[in-house]
Amino acid sequence: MTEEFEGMEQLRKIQAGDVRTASRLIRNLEDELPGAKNAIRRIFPHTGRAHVVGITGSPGAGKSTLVDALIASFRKQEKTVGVLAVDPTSPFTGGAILGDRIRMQRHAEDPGVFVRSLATRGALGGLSKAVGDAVHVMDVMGKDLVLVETVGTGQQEVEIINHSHTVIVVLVPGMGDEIQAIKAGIMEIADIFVINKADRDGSHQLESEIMSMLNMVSEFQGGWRPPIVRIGNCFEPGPFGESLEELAAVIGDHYRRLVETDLLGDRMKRKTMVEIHEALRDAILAPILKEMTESGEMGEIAGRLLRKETDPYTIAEEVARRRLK
Ligand SMILES: Nc1nc2c(ncn2[C@@H]2O[C@H](COP(=O)(O)OP(=O)(O)O)[C@@H](O)[C@H]2O)c(=O)[nH]1
Ligand SMILES: [Mg+2]
Repeated sequence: MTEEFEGMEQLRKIQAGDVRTASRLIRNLEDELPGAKNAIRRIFPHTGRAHVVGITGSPGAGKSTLVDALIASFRKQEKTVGVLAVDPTSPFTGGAILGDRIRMQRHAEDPGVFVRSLATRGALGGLSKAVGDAVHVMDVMGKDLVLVETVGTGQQEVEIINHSHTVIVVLVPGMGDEIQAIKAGIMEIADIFVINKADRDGSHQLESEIMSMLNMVSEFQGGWRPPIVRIGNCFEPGPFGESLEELAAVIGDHYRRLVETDLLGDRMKRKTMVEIHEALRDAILAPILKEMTESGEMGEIAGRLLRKETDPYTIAEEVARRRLK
């Protein structure tokens, strides 16, 4: 009864936009505390209002600088903004995220802006799950937009970005970024390309590379051909500001297109599929792995594999037969 009451209180506070309650819940989700899962059960029915925008690109591509500027443009339109900065790539990124916090500090006093960061990799798929759940929290807080900034280099990052309705891929001339993004399958899910630091050499070549890649696509979902937005030097406020307004407008256009063509439902489904996968992994695979590790079975299997006494597929079938029937 009291737990139920506390849960309802927590939901009410989050819906009222209470920063402390929301922050605590996000931290508990990141730490995978059991009570946090119950909180998600309670808030889930109230989600689905926010426009979730993922921003991905290599470290140093200028994503946080863009996010900071986007917050300002959306605030001018009187929209409220949640920001989730995710950096799973390195144990040393605490500093970078701290830097982001300081940079975004100018928005700290603004009750219409809520910025959090997530960094721990945690268990299997844990980070992507924490991101999905933190997005739900910001959604229920009533944020009109939730911006998710993440480094785009691997499979896990693609999962993170699939929590978004609109995906922005940030590329920088001369970094060989596009090759990495292609490998990770990020180009396919881009809705908007940003060529950042477009004042640099090679920006036109990068643009024509993206164009020729897009020219190979025979049909775009909802007739949306991902636009390419060039953004100049952030230290030249005039042109930078203008290109930022353009980016903010394109983000709005994409959302309207999603709604008009009913593609929003598809994106929500994509997001839901990721969440189901994560929840199943959590409920089925994670406990099996944990038990096998703790019992020493995993070590034994590794030994058998190294001695070539068996192979991973045979092992997987054996485990499935034993545990899933
Ligand atoms: N020259 C130049 N530097 C930039 C620009 N945008 C960002 N930077 C710098 O690039 C570095 C990384 O930017 P940051 O936004 O943290 O990139 P992130 O790692 O993608 O989030 C910072 O030192 C920024 O000041 C730009 O347009 N031109
Ligand atoms: Mg950053």
